[in-house]
Amino acid sequence: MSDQPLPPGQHVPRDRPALHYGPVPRFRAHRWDLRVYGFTESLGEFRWSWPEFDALPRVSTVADFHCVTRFTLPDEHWSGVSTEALVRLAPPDPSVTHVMVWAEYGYSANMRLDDFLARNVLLATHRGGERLAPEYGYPLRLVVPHLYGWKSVKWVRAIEYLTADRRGFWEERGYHNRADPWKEQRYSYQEVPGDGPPLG
Ligand SMILES: Nc1nc2c(c(=O)[nH]1)N[C@H]1C(S)=C(S)[C@@H](COP(=O)(O)O)O[C@H]1N2
Ligand SMILES: [Mo]
Repeated sequence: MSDQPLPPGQHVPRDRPALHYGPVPRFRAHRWDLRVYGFTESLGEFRWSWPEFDALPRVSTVADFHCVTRFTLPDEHWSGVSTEALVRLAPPDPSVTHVMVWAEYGYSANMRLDDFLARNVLLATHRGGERLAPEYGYPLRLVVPHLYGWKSVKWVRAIEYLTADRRGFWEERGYHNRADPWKEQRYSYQEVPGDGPPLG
């Protein structure tokens, strides 16, 4: 994919720093869980302990990764559990249109359900064939290669099913609600009606 065109305004950097807001959380296996809640079909909550989650069937993918700060990492290899498989295990109510993905320390990112379920989207446990390093989201991160990097939530702990869109951490702070790098949807002031709920 390195011979593919880059989205507008992106370049491939010489080295790649880990990028996130706030400290790297410590993983404690006995306290960790992944929850799916909100408008599930049954209105009940789903929960996986770390050993349960880590035993789910895996898929892998290769995709370029685009950060809104204008760097693109070509050909990132990821493996983990596809969001499609997770949603099959935890069915949403038919009225669900969006999800909020929650991380440690309250970081969040919202997206349309169809973006969450798109090809190549997965809850990754491995990058480049190795367990994620702590600063890259260990033990579990979302990877959404077709949207800007802030939607690829590291240290994921929960998925909330929504029947109306709600802005996440960066989406509330001036970043674009949808974040398609091919349309260069970087900032909320570029939004047009239909891209998302108003700021504030
Ligand atoms: N929990 C959490 N996830 C996060 C962030 C963050 O601040 N907190 N930053 C996002 C941003 S802006 C980017 S570009 C990617 C960076 O992922 P990387 O460090 O693996 O390159 O993580 C995303 N996931
Ligand atoms: Mo980013």
